[in-house]
Amino acid sequence: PDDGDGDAGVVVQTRPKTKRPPLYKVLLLNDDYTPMEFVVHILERFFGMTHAQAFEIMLTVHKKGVAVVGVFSHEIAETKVGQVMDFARKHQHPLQCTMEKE
Ligand code: NFA
Repeated sequence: PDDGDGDAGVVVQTRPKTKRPPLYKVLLLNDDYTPMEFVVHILERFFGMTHAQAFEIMLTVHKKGVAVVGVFSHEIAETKVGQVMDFARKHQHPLQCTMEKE
């Protein structure tokens, strides 16, 4: 109905905008000193990979310098990075793990 306000009853359809949280890539960086088996162990222990998956990703990091080892919410990504850095430090390896917004 036209109530005289000029819009003649126009209904503007809106879509329910559900905001998904941003995701973060967790990256593992190569270095010359951390033993390959230690990196494989980290990937099994903290990222739930099988031995074969872990070995494959470890080799990718070794050859290319860096690889994404998982994609998580900000809180989970921070936890993973902390777990890896703590474990590497405890074993006196220079392994580096970081996160970046996707
Ligand atoms: N480059 C390391 C080595 O030759 C192995 C490694 C792989 C380190 C992946 C860090 C990450 N011992």
